[in-house]
This record gives sequence, structure tokens and C-alpha cells, in this order.
Amino acid sequence: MLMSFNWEEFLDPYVQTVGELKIKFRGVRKQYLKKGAYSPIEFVTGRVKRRDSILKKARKRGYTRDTISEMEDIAGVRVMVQFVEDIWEVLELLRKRSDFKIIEERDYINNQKVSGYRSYHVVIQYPIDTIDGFRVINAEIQIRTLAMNFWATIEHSLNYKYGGVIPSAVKERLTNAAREAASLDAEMSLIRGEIQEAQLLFDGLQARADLK
Ligand code: 0O2
Repeated sequence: MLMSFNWEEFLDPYVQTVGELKIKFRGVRKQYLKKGAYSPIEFVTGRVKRRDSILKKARKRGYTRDTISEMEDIAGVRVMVQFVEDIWEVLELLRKRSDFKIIEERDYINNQKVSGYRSYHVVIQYPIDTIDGFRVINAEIQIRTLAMNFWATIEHSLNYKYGGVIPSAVKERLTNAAREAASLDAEMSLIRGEIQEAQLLFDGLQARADLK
């Protein structure tokens, strides 16, 4: 059905959306650091969903050529944070923004997926201007700690390797690892104040050394 589809033309607005959002969220981090303040954003990545992944999801969820742009994660941006508490702070930042509209939120932190996946998903409608006119593009922002990201990245590659059917022994290890990752997040949260103080001190030293 999507055989004669002009993919490049279709994906271009998503490429633009991911690019703009990455610049904006990286800019937020820079603003905190310039003020000598702690940034709840550690780093930002983004991707446009691969064609095969779009087609697979379209088949699974019944999207057609006419409804494909309703898919929410063709444009995807990930905001990585150090502590679970930072996720709620980033969420507040997103809710206050005037350059896009949040249409859905999915909390896989308080409602961990059966796979062990934890992350906070925010679906937005992002307006862009193209030479063909104004468009509103769906994008998914995933907010996660470094530990959540480590686990999700590994699980994602294993899923890919095993075509979605991970052997039970590996699955069990992954379940254990998910528990350990959650426990690491909890432990780090307990010494969050100490860590943030040390990082600000270190960043200050680093900045002074850079000026020399
Ligand atoms: P890619 O980057 O396309 O190869 P839903 O509640 O199911 O309607 P949701 O929660 O947004 O919607 O999940 P969906 O649509 O299944 O997945 C969207 C993205 O969330 C995934 O993209 C992953 O990045 C991430 N994700 C969701 N569930 C899991 C999980 O169990 N493990 C991992 N590692 N990631 C997950 P794609 O399509 O997998 O990746």
C-alpha cells in the first residue's frame, strides 16, 4: 500500500522537527550551565523512525497512507537526565513551553511495562514552517535517566537480534537488570544533593581552568 510512497518527501518535516527540538532542548541545558546552575537535562538525542519500523508499526496498528501522519513516534527525541527527580522537573519545563502542545503523556515509570521498560513519554504537536506552508507534526519526547536509557538501549538491541522473541533465560536476566537499574536510580536519588554539589564544584573548577 505504501510501495510508491515518496518517503523522502514524507520524512523531511520529521527530520526538521527532530533537528529543531534537539537544538531547543540542548539550548535549555546551556542556559542552566551559563547561570552556574544544575541542569536537569544531561544530554539530548533524536532520531526519525526507520522506514521498516514505520511500516511494521503501520501494519500492526492499522495505519494507512491517509492516517500514517497520526503515528506519534516518527519524530522522536530523548532527554536523558541523571536522577528520577529531574524527569519531573523536565516535565514541568515541557508543560510550560509555548512552542508546542502536549497531547498525551505516558508514565512508564510509575507504570513500568511488563518488559521492565521505564521512561516517561510525552507526545506533542509541533508546528513547523516549510516552503510548502505550515504543518503540525506529531513527535514523541522520551524522558529517562541514564540507567533507564542503558537498560532500554540494550533491551532494544536484543529485541532486534531475536526478532522480538527474546529467549527466556536472557529475558530473566533482563528482568533482573531492570530491577537493578531501578535500584541504582533509587540509591542515586538518596545522595542526589551530595552529587549535585560535587558536580557544581567540579564544573566551576573546570570553567576556571578553561579561562586560564
Ligand atoms: P524505534 O526507534 O522506532 O526503532 P503505546 O503505549 O504502545 O501505544 P508507546 O508507549 O509510545 O505507545 O510505545 P510504542 O509506540 O510501542 O514505542 C514507542 C517507543 O518507545 C519505542 O520505539 C521505544 O523507543 C520505546 N519503547 C516502548 N516500549 C519499549 C520497551 O519495552 N523496550 C524498549 N527498549 N523500548 C520501548 P521503537 O518502535 O521500539 O523503536
